[in-house]
Amino acid sequence: MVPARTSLTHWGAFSATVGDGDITSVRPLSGDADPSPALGNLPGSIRHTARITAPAVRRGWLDDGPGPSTRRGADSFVQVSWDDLTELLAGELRRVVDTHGNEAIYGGSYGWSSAGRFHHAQSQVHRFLNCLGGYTFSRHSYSLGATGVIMPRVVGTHDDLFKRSTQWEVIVEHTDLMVCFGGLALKNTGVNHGGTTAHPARGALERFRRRGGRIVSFSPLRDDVDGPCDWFAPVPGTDVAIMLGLAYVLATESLADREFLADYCVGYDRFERYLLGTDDGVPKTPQWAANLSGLVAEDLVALARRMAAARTIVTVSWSLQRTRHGEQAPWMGLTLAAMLGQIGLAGGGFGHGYGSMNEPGLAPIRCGLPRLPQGINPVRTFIPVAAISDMLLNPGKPFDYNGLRLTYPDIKLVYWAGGNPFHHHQNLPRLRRALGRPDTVVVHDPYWTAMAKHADIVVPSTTFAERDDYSGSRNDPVLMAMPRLAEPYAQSRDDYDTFAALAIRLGVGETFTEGRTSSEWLAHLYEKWSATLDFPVPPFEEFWRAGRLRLPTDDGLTLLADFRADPRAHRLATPSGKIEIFSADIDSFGYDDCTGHPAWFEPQEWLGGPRARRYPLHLLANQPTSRLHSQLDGGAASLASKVGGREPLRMHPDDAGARGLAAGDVVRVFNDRGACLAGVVLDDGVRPQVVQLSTGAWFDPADPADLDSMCVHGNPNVLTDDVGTSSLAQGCTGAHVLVQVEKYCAAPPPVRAHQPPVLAPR
Ligand SMILES: Nc1nc2c(c(=O)[nH]1)N[C@H]1C(S)=C(S)[C@@H](COP(=O)(O)OP(=O)(O)OC[C@H]3O[C@@H](n4cnc5c(=O)[nH]c(N)nc54)[C@H](O)[C@@H]3O)O[C@H]1N2
Ligand SMILES: Nc1nc2c(c(=O)[nH]1)N[C@H]1C(S)=C(S)[C@@H](COP(=O)(O)OP(=O)(O)OC[C@H]3O[C@@H](n4cnc5c(=O)[nH]c(N)nc54)[C@H](O)[C@@H]3O)O[C@H]1N2
Ligand SMILES: [Mo]
Repeated sequence: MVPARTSLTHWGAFSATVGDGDITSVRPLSGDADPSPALGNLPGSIRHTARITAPAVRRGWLDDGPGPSTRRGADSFVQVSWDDLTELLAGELRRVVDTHGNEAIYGGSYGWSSAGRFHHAQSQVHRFLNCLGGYTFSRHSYSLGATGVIMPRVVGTHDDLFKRSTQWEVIVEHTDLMVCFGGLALKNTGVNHGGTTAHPARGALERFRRRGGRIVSFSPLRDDVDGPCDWFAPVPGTDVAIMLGLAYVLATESLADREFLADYCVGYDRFERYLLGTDDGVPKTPQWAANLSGLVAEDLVALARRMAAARTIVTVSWSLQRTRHGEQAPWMGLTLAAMLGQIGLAGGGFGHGYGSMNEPGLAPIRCGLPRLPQGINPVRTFIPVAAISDMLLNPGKPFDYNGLRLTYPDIKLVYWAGGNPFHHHQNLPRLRRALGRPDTVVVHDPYWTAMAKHADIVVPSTTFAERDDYSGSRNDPVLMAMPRLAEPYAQSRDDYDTFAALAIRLGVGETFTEGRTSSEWLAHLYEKWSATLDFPVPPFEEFWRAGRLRLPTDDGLTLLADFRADPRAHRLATPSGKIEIFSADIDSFGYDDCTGHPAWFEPQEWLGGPRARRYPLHLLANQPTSRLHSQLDGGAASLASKVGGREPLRMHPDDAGARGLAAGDVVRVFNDRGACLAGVVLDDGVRPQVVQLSTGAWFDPADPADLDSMCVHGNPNVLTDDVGTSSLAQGCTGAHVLVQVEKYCAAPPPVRAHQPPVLAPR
């Protein structure tokens, strides 16, 4: 046993005890008021049975050489030495670059990997591929695909909506009413990109309530708000209609702030014609909204009046934009807040992502962070990140994106480090077909995820706990040292060392490493960063010994307060410098699925449409409480949440009763794209006709050779539609899907998700 040491994950800081090469126990850092339950997945994670112990190559690829294959995901693997792996992989990279050019490498490599900033796998792979001459890259995230395109166009930024959001302390002191579309799910505030050392949201909401603050939650799930609130459970996907109904009341009862709309916004008049139905003959009345959402019109009228009479913040969770037409909810939320005229006033206005991530509500640090330079990518070809399958399946096909007409490249090699497309992507049967197209798929991961099982070349990475690193998050006041807790397991290697060896073999060693070992990089990046600061910080060695460094923060922020105070000096980065309720640019693109102002569009996957006759339950594929995405799905906290080893499917007792289902039953969840098994949990806090199956259960096909195989473990992405939010953003739409649920009467197949594939020594 070595003494407890502190470290950090995306879901919190902790001290760990270590024995026999693994983490044996963890304790949240003292001072963290509301630690994430996902910390419970860390003990046993280093020597977990799902670890990749040695470099491995798919049997078919080794025998037949590179080329398209439908055997990916079904083949066995041959373990090879590190030297052989480096030789094979370097040779294949050379071949692809020489015969097809760098554009033929897809290196988007989306994914969260670990919190450490130097060993951040995505930064490492991008730097490495840039040294080789570049790669086809991806834009935006699965988190914020729609927001990342729409909000810069209509409010001039998307990052600052989170980084410089109205802080919890301001809400506690000044806000009367929080109107929350998508709730305020505290489970999600456990997490922050780059790590987090404190979780203040729960405490802030308690203080807010004690001061008399009230919460109105629009969500199909009662527990999206912890504690008392006014809960409205609408038909999922109808939030924009509800906001329009509220806006209608403001517009017609002289409750809209016309001065604010004139001075700080453009295009309200255009929008109001739509709102009132002047042109289309459909006034977006509370009754109109009630008919779509299943709510009561009088409740919406009363709420709109209440919002206008109080200091109100309108919040929109990120989930609302992870659906078809996802651009509309944040745009309409902003418009509703603009009509209330409180944007930029303390505690009023707009918020995006409270209850989605820890970041909103937290003070930003007053400096940048140490970063590994990624170099320059000479290849200009990119895709919106969630177009991966579309790209692989349709080389040469044109597509729309943000006013551009782009063409998919012809990808020969897919390189992934630090992400899991079998977690994050939609329509997994389609993804499996797409991954059959390239010549070679390379995956670095510590674990045998489904993505690793679909690779040709599998590279065993260390986890954060097996190497030295440090954290860094723009809304966390502490830079945390992340010292190695245990020796690298089996033959696993740091991604950096793998790339360094490949770079040397490919003749770009010096460019990639600059002659530094990873510990030299840690000190170098820290010192380089220190030199940019206007406040003193200790030298690297001293920081490392202390284990943490407190950074100054910008406190007391209200979103867009500067703009409110002086709209000319702080003009927004939109064409008009103002909030664009009508965007002439978007209008000029002529898209029929995203027009010049926020509007209600009927999606395909919703209870009000014809598809619901065949698939009458609306499945919410939301973020899991017990883990981050698919990470450590085989850990104790995640396993404890499962039902008989399968992912829990929450449903209303009436929907279960109608299908003869009881708690604990194994069910088949299906539609025309695929099927998965899950374990039933009954909960009357779930809106009838809605079921909830979180993401993150490792994809586990009953028959790996069948590309349409059912997942026996409960991964909702076998069901979701692989379609972009709209021609504008082409963002991920994985949050919603229509399904049917039935009792699974056969003997349920065993779950083997966390077991390695068949491995043979060479
Ligand atoms: N249906 C549906 N789908 C969704 C969503 C949804 O709401 N609904 N949400 C989407 C969202 S918001 C997101 S952000 C994505 C998340 O999707 P991902 O970010 O791809 O998911 P993770 O499970 O975090 O994948 C990280 C992987 O990195 C590996 N890893 C950890 N450390 C290291 C390391 O040091 N080196 C290497 N090489 N690998 C490492 C982990 O083992 C894991 O396999 O999912 C998206 N998918
Ligand atoms: N514990 C944990 N926390 C996480 C993550 C994790 O994996 N685990 N992932 C992190 C990441 S990468 C991201 S991007 C964020 C994502 O943050 P979000 O996208 O906001 O998170 P979700 O959990 O998908 O959705 C939040 C809630 O929105 C509600 N909702 C869904 N659809 C609708 C709708 O149509 N209308 C209304 N009114 N409500 C709806 C659901 O009930 C759901 O619980 O979460 C982060 N936080
Ligand atoms: Mo995300």
